Amino acid sequence: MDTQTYIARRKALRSTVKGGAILLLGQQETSRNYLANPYPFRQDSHFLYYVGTDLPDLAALILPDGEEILFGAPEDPDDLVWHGPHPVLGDHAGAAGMAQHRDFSGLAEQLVSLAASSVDIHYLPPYRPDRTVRLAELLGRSLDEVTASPSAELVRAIVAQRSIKSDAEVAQIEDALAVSYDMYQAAYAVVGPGRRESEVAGAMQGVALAKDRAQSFLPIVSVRGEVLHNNTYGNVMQAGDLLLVDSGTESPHYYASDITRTLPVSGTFEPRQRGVYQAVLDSQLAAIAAAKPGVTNKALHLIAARTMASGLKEMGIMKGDVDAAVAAGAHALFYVHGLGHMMGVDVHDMEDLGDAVGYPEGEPRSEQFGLAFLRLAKPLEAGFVITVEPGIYFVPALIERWKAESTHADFINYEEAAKFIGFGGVRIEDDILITPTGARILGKPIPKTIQEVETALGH
Ligand SMILES: [Mn+2]
Repeated sequence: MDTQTYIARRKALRSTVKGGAILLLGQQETSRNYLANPYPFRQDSHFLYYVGTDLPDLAALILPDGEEILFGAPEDPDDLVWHGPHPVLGDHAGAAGMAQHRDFSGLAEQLVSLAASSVDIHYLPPYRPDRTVRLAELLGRSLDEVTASPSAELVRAIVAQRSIKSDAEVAQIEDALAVSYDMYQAAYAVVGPGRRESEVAGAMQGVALAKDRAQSFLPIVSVRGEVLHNNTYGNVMQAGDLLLVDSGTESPHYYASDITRTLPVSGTFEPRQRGVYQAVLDSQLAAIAAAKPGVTNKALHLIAARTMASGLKEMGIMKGDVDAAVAAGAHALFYVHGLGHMMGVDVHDMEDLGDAVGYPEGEPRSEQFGLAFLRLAKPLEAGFVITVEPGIYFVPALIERWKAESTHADFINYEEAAKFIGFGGVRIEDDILITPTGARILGKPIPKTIQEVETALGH
């Protein structure tokens, strides 16, 4: 990503958004427990995409005539004492290809004067309270007004632009995936009965940290894979457990990787684990095989669901007509979430912009349990990078509730399903690029088939 890249990206954005000024707000530091102890800093992804500067307290303003200004804090002579020699605001503006830079304190005044001349200020929906507060201060509006009127036009323009990845962006994602590959290699050495989940999490995080990479999200490393949002690592792995590991890291330009593997703690899968694992793998491969421009990701999700339902039927857990079961949503007892999401500078790319990212205009999300959680439903285009991550989970509370209410009793053999309570969950996730004719799995292949996983674990 060189200066020309950022100039070209902003120019394209400026030409798509007709009229008005575009305000891109960087991130502020956030304190953890007292002012001088911040959380690790992560720049706003849109700001990274259009400006590239990874520093707090910046804003970029693009005026209707294309004039661009980078706003930031003025240098304090003491900065050299606490931070050592470092590039100053003018250097950052230069690196981003922006002709002008000004003291942040002048931004509010400029915005108010633009508004006074009836120039619309396009800004994005604030996803953090401090961003809402800062926008309110800058625009001289109330918090409610700021929340109510982000620019739908700016959102649409950015979604269209950021959804299509250039070769350089794909290279960044594959760079992050190379680190993911090494992280999984490190995990295999630590997975085993008597070891803690935290040892696996630590070994993986250590690989990323040693390469000076942040993780792209808090990883899931758990023998309770059926607990979908689980960021605790306190369990001791037991023989017969399945360890679900969903993790990712960032490239030098902050592009994400996002990979899930499910590993047998003993090193080999037990017979019924093989059955469930193979059903998930088959559904992931079927979805990837069908991925190409023009096919909707919702269609891929349903291909994965039907493949999974067939596998569950073979195991005696589901019954009846597979297509009818999936149309009714019965498979969602086991496959509770969606197939995947866009990936880029954000691991869930542009999720702060809402369903404009994943759904065509005018198409609302399904209200059916399972399908309602599908983040990406729209037709795929060449250049999209998406995750494909089906899973089968045995969630005790859900099985018991549906059983008690006889939900989809035509399609689910509850007696058999109950035997899988305690089994956990299996998810397999890769990141793929939609090509003009199909799809390509990105990165060096990370062991995935039953044979490959067992071999990686030393069996
Ligand atoms: Mn994912």
